[in-house]
Amino acid sequence: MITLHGFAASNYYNLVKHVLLHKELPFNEHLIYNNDEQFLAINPMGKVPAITTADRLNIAESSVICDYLEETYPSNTLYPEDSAERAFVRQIMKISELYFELPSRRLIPYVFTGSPAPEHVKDDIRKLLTRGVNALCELTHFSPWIAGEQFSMADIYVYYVNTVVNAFTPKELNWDVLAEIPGLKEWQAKMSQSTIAQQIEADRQANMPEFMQKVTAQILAAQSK
Ligand SMILES: N[C@@H](CCC(=O)N[C@@H](CS)C(=O)NCC(=O)O)C(=O)O
Repeated sequence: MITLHGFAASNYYNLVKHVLLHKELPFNEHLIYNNDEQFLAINPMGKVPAITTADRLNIAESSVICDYLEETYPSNTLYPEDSAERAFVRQIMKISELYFELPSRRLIPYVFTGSPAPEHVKDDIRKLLTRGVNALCELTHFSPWIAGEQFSMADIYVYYVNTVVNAFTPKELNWDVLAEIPGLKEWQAKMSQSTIAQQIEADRQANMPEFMQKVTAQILAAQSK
Protein backbone atom coordinates (compact mmCIF):
# COMPACT_ATOMS: atom_id res chain seq x y z
CA MET A 1 0.00 0.00 0.00
CA ILE A 2 1.12 3.59 -0.65
CA THR A 3 2.22 5.71 2.33
CA LEU A 4 1.84 9.48 2.17
CA HIS A 5 4.37 11.23 4.42
CA GLY A 6 3.88 14.74 5.76
CA PHE A 7 1.26 16.79 7.54
CA ALA A 8 -2.22 17.99 6.67
CA ALA A 9 -1.49 21.71 7.12
CA SER A 10 0.68 21.52 3.97
CA ASN A 11 -1.03 22.44 0.73
CA TYR A 12 1.49 20.34 -1.24
CA TYR A 13 0.63 17.35 0.94
CA ASN A 14 -3.05 18.01 0.39
CA LEU A 15 -2.83 18.15 -3.37
CA VAL A 16 -1.21 14.72 -3.47
CA LYS A 17 -3.78 13.44 -0.98
CA HIS A 18 -6.55 14.78 -3.24
CA VAL A 19 -5.10 12.85 -6.19
CA LEU A 20 -4.94 9.63 -4.13
CA LEU A 21 -8.54 10.08 -3.01
CA HIS A 22 -9.71 11.00 -6.52
CA LYS A 23 -8.14 7.82 -7.85
CA GLU A 24 -9.66 5.86 -4.96
CA LEU A 25 -6.28 4.37 -4.10
CA PRO A 26 -5.78 2.85 -0.65
CA PHE A 27 -3.05 4.69 1.29
CA ASN A 28 -1.73 5.29 4.81
CA GLU A 29 -0.96 8.74 6.15
CA HIS A 30 2.31 8.99 8.06
CA LEU A 31 2.30 12.19 10.12
CA ILE A 32 5.80 13.63 10.05
CA TYR A 33 7.20 17.20 9.98
CA ASN A 34 10.08 18.52 7.85
CA ASN A 35 12.48 18.99 10.72
CA ASP A 36 12.22 15.34 11.82
CA GLU A 37 15.58 13.64 11.12
CA GLN A 38 13.75 10.47 10.14
CA PHE A 39 12.14 12.31 7.25
CA LEU A 40 15.48 12.96 5.51
CA ALA A 41 15.82 9.23 4.93
CA ILE A 42 12.54 9.38 2.99
CA ASN A 43 13.17 12.66 1.15
CA PRO A 44 16.75 13.99 1.22
CA MET A 45 15.37 17.47 0.40
CA GLY A 46 13.41 17.36 3.64
CA LYS A 47 10.30 18.76 1.95
CA VAL A 48 6.75 17.58 2.47
CA PRO A 49 5.17 15.59 0.84
CA ALA A 50 6.80 12.31 -0.08
CA ILE A 51 5.27 8.93 -0.77
CA THR A 52 6.51 5.39 -0.33
CA THR A 53 5.06 3.29 -3.12
CA ALA A 54 3.67 -0.23 -2.82
CA ASP A 55 7.11 -1.38 -4.12
CA ARG A 56 8.90 0.48 -1.26
CA LEU A 57 10.23 3.26 -3.50
CA ASN A 58 10.38 6.75 -1.97
CA ILE A 59 9.29 9.60 -4.26
CA ALA A 60 9.21 13.32 -3.48
CA GLU A 61 8.19 16.54 -5.29
CA SER A 62 4.44 16.91 -5.58
CA SER A 63 4.23 17.21 -9.38
CA VAL A 64 6.50 14.18 -9.80
CA ILE A 65 4.31 12.21 -7.40
CA CYS A 66 1.21 13.29 -9.36
CA ASP A 67 2.74 12.01 -12.60
CA TYR A 68 3.82 8.76 -10.95
CA LEU A 69 0.31 8.15 -9.61
CA GLU A 70 -1.29 8.87 -12.98
CA GLU A 71 1.13 6.64 -14.88
CA THR A 72 0.92 3.79 -12.39
CA TYR A 73 -2.81 4.04 -11.69
CA PRO A 74 -4.50 5.38 -14.84
CA SER A 75 -8.05 4.81 -13.56
CA ASN A 76 -10.01 8.01 -12.86
CA THR A 77 -7.55 9.67 -15.19
CA LEU A 78 -6.37 13.21 -14.54
CA TYR A 79 -4.52 13.94 -17.79
CA PRO A 80 -5.94 14.11 -21.32
CA GLU A 81 -4.88 11.36 -23.73
CA ASP A 82 -3.59 13.74 -26.35
CA SER A 83 0.03 14.73 -25.63
CA ALA A 84 -0.48 18.38 -26.63
CA GLU A 85 -3.49 18.65 -24.33
CA ARG A 86 -1.49 16.96 -21.57
CA ALA A 87 1.29 19.51 -22.06
CA PHE A 88 -1.28 22.29 -21.77
CA VAL A 89 -2.47 20.92 -18.41
CA ARG A 90 1.13 20.68 -17.19
CA GLN A 91 1.87 24.21 -18.42
CA ILE A 92 -0.91 25.59 -16.23
CA MET A 93 0.39 23.58 -13.25
CA LYS A 94 3.98 24.75 -13.77
CA ILE A 95 3.03 28.42 -14.13
CA SER A 96 0.92 28.31 -10.99
CA GLU A 97 3.81 26.69 -9.10
CA LEU A 98 6.49 29.11 -10.30
CA TYR A 99 4.52 32.36 -10.45
CA PHE A 100 1.79 31.88 -7.82
CA GLU A 101 2.95 29.39 -5.21
CA LEU A 102 6.63 30.23 -4.88
CA PRO A 103 6.34 34.04 -4.73
CA SER A 104 3.41 33.83 -2.27
CA ARG A 105 5.42 31.43 -0.11
CA ARG A 106 8.16 34.05 0.31
CA LEU A 107 5.74 35.94 2.56
CA ILE A 108 5.40 33.08 5.04
CA PRO A 109 8.47 33.83 7.23
CA TYR A 110 7.31 37.45 7.66
CA VAL A 111 3.81 36.33 8.60
CA PHE A 112 5.11 33.90 11.21
CA THR A 113 7.65 36.26 12.75
CA GLY A 114 5.23 39.20 12.66
CA SER A 115 7.82 41.47 11.02
CA PRO A 116 6.62 43.21 7.84
CA ALA A 117 8.23 42.17 4.55
CA PRO A 118 10.61 44.86 3.20
CA GLU A 119 9.24 46.83 0.23
CA HIS A 120 11.84 45.47 -2.22
CA VAL A 121 10.80 41.91 -1.33
CA LYS A 122 7.14 42.80 -1.81
CA ASP A 123 7.97 44.42 -5.16
CA ASP A 124 9.74 41.27 -6.35
CA ILE A 125 6.80 39.16 -5.28
CA ARG A 126 4.29 41.50 -7.00
CA LYS A 127 6.27 41.33 -10.27
CA LEU A 128 6.27 37.53 -10.29
CA LEU A 129 2.61 37.30 -9.34
CA THR A 130 1.74 39.76 -12.12
CA ARG A 131 3.43 37.52 -14.67
CA GLY A 132 1.48 34.57 -13.29
CA VAL A 133 -1.80 36.49 -13.40
CA ASN A 134 -1.21 37.56 -17.02
CA ALA A 135 -0.32 34.04 -18.12
CA LEU A 136 -3.18 32.37 -16.29
CA CYS A 137 -5.66 34.92 -17.67
CA GLU A 138 -4.59 33.79 -21.16
CA LEU A 139 -4.48 30.06 -20.45
CA THR A 140 -7.34 29.22 -18.14
CA HIS A 141 -10.85 28.48 -19.39
CA PHE A 142 -13.12 27.40 -16.55
CA SER A 143 -15.34 25.71 -19.13
CA PRO A 144 -16.14 24.22 -16.73
CA TRP A 145 -12.66 23.09 -15.56
CA ILE A 146 -9.46 25.05 -15.51
CA ALA A 147 -8.03 23.58 -18.72
CA GLY A 148 -11.33 23.04 -20.50
CA GLU A 149 -13.94 20.29 -20.56
CA GLN A 150 -12.00 17.62 -18.70
CA PHE A 151 -11.36 17.68 -14.96
CA SER A 152 -7.58 17.38 -14.77
CA MET A 153 -4.52 17.37 -12.55
CA ALA A 154 -4.36 21.14 -13.09
CA ASP A 155 -7.70 21.57 -11.27
CA ILE A 156 -6.33 19.82 -8.20
CA TYR A 157 -2.89 21.40 -8.39
CA VAL A 158 -3.96 25.02 -8.88
CA TYR A 159 -6.72 24.73 -6.28
CA TYR A 160 -4.17 23.91 -3.55
CA VAL A 161 -1.63 26.46 -4.84
CA ASN A 162 -4.37 29.07 -4.56
CA THR A 163 -4.97 28.27 -0.90
CA VAL A 164 -1.48 29.66 -0.23
CA VAL A 165 -1.91 32.66 -2.53
CA ASN A 166 -5.17 33.46 -0.80
CA ALA A 167 -3.83 32.93 2.72
CA PHE A 168 -1.06 35.51 2.38
CA THR A 169 -1.32 37.98 -0.50
CA PRO A 170 -4.57 39.84 0.34
CA LYS A 171 -3.27 40.78 3.78
CA GLU A 172 0.48 41.11 3.18
CA LEU A 173 0.31 42.78 -0.25
CA ASN A 174 -3.13 44.29 0.07
CA TRP A 175 -3.90 42.57 -3.24
CA ASP A 176 -6.60 40.00 -3.99
CA VAL A 177 -4.55 38.20 -6.63
CA LEU A 178 -7.15 35.53 -7.36
CA ALA A 179 -9.79 38.14 -8.20
CA GLU A 180 -7.62 39.25 -11.16
CA ILE A 181 -8.41 36.12 -13.16
CA PRO A 182 -11.97 36.04 -14.53
CA GLY A 183 -13.84 32.93 -13.39
CA LEU A 184 -11.13 31.73 -11.02
CA LYS A 185 -12.83 32.60 -7.74
CA GLU A 186 -16.08 30.91 -8.78
CA TRP A 187 -14.16 27.80 -9.84
CA GLN A 188 -12.15 27.85 -6.58
CA ALA A 189 -15.44 27.99 -4.60
CA LYS A 190 -16.84 25.07 -6.65
CA MET A 191 -13.66 23.04 -6.08
CA SER A 192 -13.89 23.63 -2.33
CA GLN A 193 -17.37 22.08 -2.25
CA SER A 194 -16.28 18.62 -3.43
CA THR A 195 -16.47 15.84 -0.84
CA ILE A 196 -12.74 15.23 -1.19
CA ALA A 197 -11.78 18.89 -0.72
CA GLN A 198 -14.08 19.11 2.32
CA GLN A 199 -12.50 16.04 3.93
CA ILE A 200 -9.02 17.44 3.26
CA GLU A 201 -10.01 20.81 4.72
CA ALA A 202 -11.34 19.14 7.88
CA ASP A 203 -8.06 17.23 8.24
CA ARG A 204 -6.08 20.44 7.63
CA GLN A 205 -7.96 22.27 10.36
CA ALA A 206 -7.44 19.38 12.77
CA ASN A 207 -3.67 19.51 12.14
CA MET A 208 -3.33 23.31 12.41
CA PRO A 209 -2.87 23.64 16.21
CA GLU A 210 -0.02 21.07 16.26
CA PHE A 211 1.54 22.57 13.13
CA MET A 212 1.44 26.08 14.64
CA GLN A 213 3.07 24.76 17.81
CA LYS A 214 5.90 23.22 15.77
CA VAL A 215 6.46 26.37 13.72
CA THR A 216 6.45 28.61 16.79
CA ALA A 217 8.98 26.34 18.53
CA GLN A 218 11.21 26.46 15.42
CA ILE A 219 11.06 30.27 15.27
CA LEU A 220 11.83 30.61 18.99
CA ALA A 221 14.76 28.19 18.66
CA ALA A 222 16.14 30.14 15.67
CA GLN A 223 15.76 33.46 17.51
CA SER A 224 17.56 32.20 20.62
CA LYS A 225 20.67 31.18 18.59
N1 LIG B 1 8.73 21.55 -4.61
C1 LIG B 1 8.19 20.86 -3.46
C2 LIG B 1 7.84 21.88 -2.40
C3 LIG B 1 7.30 21.24 -1.13
C4 LIG B 1 7.32 22.22 0.04
O1 LIG B 1 7.85 23.34 -0.05
N2 LIG B 1 6.74 21.78 1.14
C5 LIG B 1 6.76 22.58 2.35
C6 LIG B 1 5.60 22.20 3.25
S1 LIG B 1 4.10 22.87 2.60
C7 LIG B 1 8.04 22.27 3.07
O2 LIG B 1 8.41 21.14 3.18
N3 LIG B 1 8.72 23.33 3.55
C8 LIG B 1 9.95 23.20 4.30
C9 LIG B 1 11.16 23.57 3.50
O3 LIG B 1 11.01 24.22 2.44
O4 LIG B 1 12.24 23.22 3.91
C10 LIG B 1 6.99 20.01 -3.89
O5 LIG B 1 6.37 20.34 -4.91
O6 LIG B 1 6.69 19.00 -3.24
